[in-house]
Amino acid sequence: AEPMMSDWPWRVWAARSPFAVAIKAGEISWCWRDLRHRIDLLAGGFIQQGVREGSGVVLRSKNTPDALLCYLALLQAGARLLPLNPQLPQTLFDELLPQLNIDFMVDLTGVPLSLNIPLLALHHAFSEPVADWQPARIATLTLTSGSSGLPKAAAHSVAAHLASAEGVLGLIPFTQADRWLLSLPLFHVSGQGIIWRWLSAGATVVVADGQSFDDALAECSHASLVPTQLWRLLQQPVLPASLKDVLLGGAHIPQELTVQAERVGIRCWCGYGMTEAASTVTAKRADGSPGVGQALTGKDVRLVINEVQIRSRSLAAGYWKSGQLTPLPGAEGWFSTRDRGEWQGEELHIGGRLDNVFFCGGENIQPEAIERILLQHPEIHQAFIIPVNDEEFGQRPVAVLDAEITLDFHTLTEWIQEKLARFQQPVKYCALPEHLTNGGIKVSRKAIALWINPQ
Ligand code: 4YB
Repeated sequence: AEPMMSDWPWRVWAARSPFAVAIKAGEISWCWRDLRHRIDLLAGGFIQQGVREGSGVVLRSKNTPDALLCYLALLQAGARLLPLNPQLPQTLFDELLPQLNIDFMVDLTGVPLSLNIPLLALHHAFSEPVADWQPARIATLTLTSGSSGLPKAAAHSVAAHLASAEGVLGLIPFTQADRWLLSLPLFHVSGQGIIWRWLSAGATVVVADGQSFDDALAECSHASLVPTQLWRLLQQPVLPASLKDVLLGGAHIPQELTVQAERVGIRCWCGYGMTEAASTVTAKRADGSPGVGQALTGKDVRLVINEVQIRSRSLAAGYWKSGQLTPLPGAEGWFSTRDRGEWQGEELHIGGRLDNVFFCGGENIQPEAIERILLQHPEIHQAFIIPVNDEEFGQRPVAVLDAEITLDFHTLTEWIQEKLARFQQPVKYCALPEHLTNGGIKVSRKAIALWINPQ
């Protein structure tokens, strides 16, 4: 790991190990010198088209080699970059983008939105390809959807991203000879986390390009996965032999999952993180018991009443709104996560989002507590407990499941009886509809609730 970068990391590595492979993508293999050259040309082109230090630029793309090049070149041009999920609906942008001071857009989807924002082309130019290395400048905006209202744009500096990488690399071995798959989207912190660990370690990043996810994975030593991705991987008849380390996170990590993966030789790292902290905050090597380990190097974690609070150099400088930074919730540098936490010995356990709690006949229901039980069922892959209004009880729990089709809900009702208190037992089970599962890396609880309780 590189604690003190003195220049854009790709320039540092181009000087230090010019011929080491920086990016692998299908047939493509670029060494650090190639990468630096390509970034210079592209950044020069962006600057020629008007991008200046602090320009707001949207990057709308799925993960491709070009998207990664644009991400790096826009940073080098000094832009304030907003990587955007191409699947978000236009109506959301119409509301959101006016508050985010966007000057330009790079759209690599082939079907650009009709917005009044000038599009940037991927032109090469030789003129002045670089803005000053100022690690404290706001470099990225990453959208995070809260439980209500419009998504917020967490604003991170390069210094914050590097601090995040330093924390993870203090725990997970990742050297220049290793390859981390860009296995999660660039528009989410989990994808950007991969980029900054790669740039810190001077290792190789692998981007799936014209090949399947599984084929790309077969070339890698490391990957970041949400639990559902690892479940799917473990169902493959042949597992990628090169894969050594998997960083998990984003949602509750079922123990059975890491037990199975470790059994076939995949080291699992259980992480807990969030957008505001530029990905992972606590982590541990999977050890067969629940919990998300201890704070990584450079992170402080405390509980206030039941709430997890975090202090770190990797925290966002604030939420960007109309040219200003709104401070993160909390005080004196402590970010209030709204996650329920508990210490068990030295180890942090996450109980769920405080804002998800609802009341059923005077009893307090934390949906995630019920979901964790449901996830213990071998035929259930994802579970969501949603409150529905009830005249007698106020609200009652309904379960929405991503499960094997063989699972019948009558048997399930019996199975759950001795595992949950009466008031916690779902009054109804539904199958998670397909259309709610595509989009970001997580199924939106808000979207499921809207589907269950149409307005
Ligand atoms: C959890 C949770 C957990 C988050 N148990 N609830 O690089 C990584 O850290 C990474 C690797 C693999 C997969 C994902 C990641 C992430 O970055 C995840 C970061 C993330 O999910 N950010 S988020 O803003 O979209 O959501 C944050 C929330 O997710 C937290 O506030 C928690 O509520 C929940 N969460 N990890 C239980 N291990």
